[in-house]
Amino acid sequence: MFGVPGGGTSLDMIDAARHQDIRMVLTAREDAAVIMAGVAGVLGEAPGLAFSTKGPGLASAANGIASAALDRMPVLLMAETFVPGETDYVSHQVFDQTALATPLLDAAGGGVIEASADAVEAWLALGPRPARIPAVMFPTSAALREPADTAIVSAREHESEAPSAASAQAAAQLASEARRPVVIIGLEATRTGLEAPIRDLVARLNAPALTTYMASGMIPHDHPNNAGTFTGGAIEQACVGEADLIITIGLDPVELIRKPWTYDAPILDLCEIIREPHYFSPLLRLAGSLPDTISELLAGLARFPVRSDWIEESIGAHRARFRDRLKIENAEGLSPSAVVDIAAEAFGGRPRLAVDAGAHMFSACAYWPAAGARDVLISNGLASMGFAIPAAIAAALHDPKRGAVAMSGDGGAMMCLGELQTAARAGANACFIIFNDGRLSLIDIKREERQMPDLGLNWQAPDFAAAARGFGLTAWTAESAEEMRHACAEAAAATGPQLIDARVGSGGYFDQMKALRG
Ligand SMILES: Cc1ncc(C[n+]2csc(CCOP(=O)(O)OP(=O)(O)O)c2C)c(N)n1
Repeated sequence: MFGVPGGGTSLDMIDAARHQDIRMVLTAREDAAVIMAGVAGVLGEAPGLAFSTKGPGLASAANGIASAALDRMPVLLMAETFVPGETDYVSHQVFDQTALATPLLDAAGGGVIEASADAVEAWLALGPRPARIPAVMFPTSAALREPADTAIVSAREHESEAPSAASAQAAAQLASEARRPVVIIGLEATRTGLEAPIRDLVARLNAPALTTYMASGMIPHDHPNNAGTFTGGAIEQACVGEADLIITIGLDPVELIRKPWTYDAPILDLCEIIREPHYFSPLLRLAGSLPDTISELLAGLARFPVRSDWIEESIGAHRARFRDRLKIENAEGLSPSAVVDIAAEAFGGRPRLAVDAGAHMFSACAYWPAAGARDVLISNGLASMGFAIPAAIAAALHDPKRGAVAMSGDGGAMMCLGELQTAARAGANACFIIFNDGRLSLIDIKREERQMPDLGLNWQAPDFAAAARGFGLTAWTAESAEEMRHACAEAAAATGPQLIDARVGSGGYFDQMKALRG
């Protein structure tokens, strides 16, 4: 349970948590608390719990609530409220809390639920997987004492059960007849029980498989079927453009960049929830439990000869091309892609990776050797800065042995710097790598693209190592590949919270973004 309390019901909840052996992590900010609870929920495959005070606490949680909705994280935020009648005379800290929270939750079909045990039970039972839908609740002392009537948000998502045998048969036939099937895997598919069947499916189809950022690891980094990342941009067009059938598995359109769909090939869409609006209309859609759909499809494929004529070398060539084109050789200093390579080698695939929004994300997602579901944690539905550091803390607390690495720009790190103190206090086994270029690079390169003059989106690179030491972390500064190697070797050999202030050059980001997105 993560949060910043007020003086009302949150104190009762913290006290109650003590008696239930629920660990309470006090955070610096409420938005970070909701992100941490969401990541704990994603990794535990059960809802995470966050708390805040009313008024400023809830307002400060807003970005976390939006992230929970758009990044599809299961979380319940319990925020304080006013007792009935209080607002007849109080205006201090007062605004319509339900009106603030409701539209933020709307994107996931979530909402504000009554503060009652029944309502929580009903919420837990929502959706195809328990409580994937984020919610906010405003418990009062009275509600904590006596449960109110049940009132529950209705799931607006269209869900269905297992696909019919006939449609699974039709899908298997379609997939088996394709000469150039290409598989795209998205966030709905990212859970542990689905890794093996999805890998079986792509191997059986002998198809290149691309993953979205959030699905990184579903096909391991060096797996023979891995063909790189799919974002809806330019770099993957060489591979997906060859398809005569595109098979999407759990692809949630919330993850794709704002560019129209460019492919004419027919689409077989396997999903759990039909999201609107979408980028494409599939030729055939199987909407229902993905484990059931995949196993039906595998069984169906056993009855048809698979016609795919992809060969391992051509899939490998797409994978190599993807990584070559994103390499940054002209960084004018320590290269961001080299930082990821060096960290990946030093940490040897042990920790999970949490990535922030910004130009550094391109290298982080391309070169981190993800090997399983949720090995990479990223806000790609909301695409919010200030995500990676809290996400890494939650991942490290979830699984201290694996621990976590966060990769963040300096802008994103400054948005949640106080959480370094949270990491120190909680003893999180996390290494925070800051791509410190003194610049809001992703926005500044878009400014360059628009040929606008310098708009002042840069600053003197802060000394993050000094700040981190001030919070009680071990820290290094790296200005060269050599220093980065040294810092990563020491960090990988140690446990507990650490920070590496990597003084990267941002000179290569523009070309990298053009290669990736066009
Ligand atoms: C909370 C939030 N504010 C603003 C943005 C818009 N935005 C996206 S990337 C970016 C720049 C990030 O800069 P930095 O963290 O230094 O990373 P870099 O791009 O330099 O790698 C901004 C301002 C955002 N995604 N989230």
